[in-house]
Amino acid sequence: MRSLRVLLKKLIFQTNQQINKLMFSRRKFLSRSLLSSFGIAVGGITTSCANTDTSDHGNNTSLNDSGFPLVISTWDNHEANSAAWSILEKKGSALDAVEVGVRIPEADPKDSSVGYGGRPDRDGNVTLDACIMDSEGNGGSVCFLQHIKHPVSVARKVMEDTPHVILAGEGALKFALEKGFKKENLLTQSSKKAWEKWKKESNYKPVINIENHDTIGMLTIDENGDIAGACTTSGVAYKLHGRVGDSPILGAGLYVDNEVGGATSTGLGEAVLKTLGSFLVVELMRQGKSPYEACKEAVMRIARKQKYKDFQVGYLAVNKKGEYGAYAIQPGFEYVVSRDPENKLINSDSYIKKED
Ligand code: SD4
Repeated sequence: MRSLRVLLKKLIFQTNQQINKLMFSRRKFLSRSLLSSFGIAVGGITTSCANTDTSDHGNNTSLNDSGFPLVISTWDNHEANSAAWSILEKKGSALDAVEVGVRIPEADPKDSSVGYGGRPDRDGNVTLDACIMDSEGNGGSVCFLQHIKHPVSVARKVMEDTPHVILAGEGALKFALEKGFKKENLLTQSSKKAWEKWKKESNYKPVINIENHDTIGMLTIDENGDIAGACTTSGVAYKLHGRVGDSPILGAGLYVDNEVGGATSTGLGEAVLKTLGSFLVVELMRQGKSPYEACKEAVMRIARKQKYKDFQVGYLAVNKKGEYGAYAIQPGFEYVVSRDPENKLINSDSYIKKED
């Protein structure tokens, strides 16, 4: 009975996907015919779309970009996208893909905002936050975790092997060690040097788009149309010891509802936490907004109440059709989209424009 239901679900998804693809190519055909009847070179448009958030033009990506499988992540995390894509390509699940994907920056010592090599807190400790959500509405999270290179995988274990959603600090570390994760020193020489330099002035000021922002939030849609997401970070550099940001909090740094879509955030976690931004984006999409419109509204909620000029927040979202969009407070937020082995780096639209 159960296997019949699974088979039926798969068939419905595949049919939907076919319809989706047909509509996509029809839309593409129509827009191309329109463009060429106005004498505009289609090749030029395609190239400019590759470098521009199509949502920039007051609309959203739905007119010319939709479908799945899909991988999308914050910042230029193209290697992470490629790793996730290699799972989806083999008909793997969205959940496996998203975990494999975000493990790439977690293990990269050169990435100073995630996992190994992440900037420490003001006392010199690398403390990590991560969460993961599957398409069944399950979620797992670890926060304030030290010494473990892959917090996202510990978060997945919390989701799958415990009745809980969040484990923190010492308890999360104990759990990880029990599950066979290795205890490691995550403070690289270059992070230590940067921290020692920072200590001389101990000036805590988030630097927009540079020092504090490379957190990876990734959303994946597999070939069945199922959505998963993950978010992982070492948090804001030189934070107070014990500080937890938005990234490991379901609804703040990440939210997935397989009926609607998924959203993730990057930037100053405190601003996102106060507005439960990713949950908000998904709920706005449920009410009919496009991913771009929903991200924009979530940014506006921050801009209306907080002193937004001093910090960055960027949201990224996908809906059930595989349409995506993003919006940020400051210019400079970019994200990478993969719908085939090719990764496309896109500049997000922002509330504050470059010339402001
Ligand atoms: C945090 N949101 O801990 C994270 C930081 C971040 O790119 O996104 N960095 O507040």
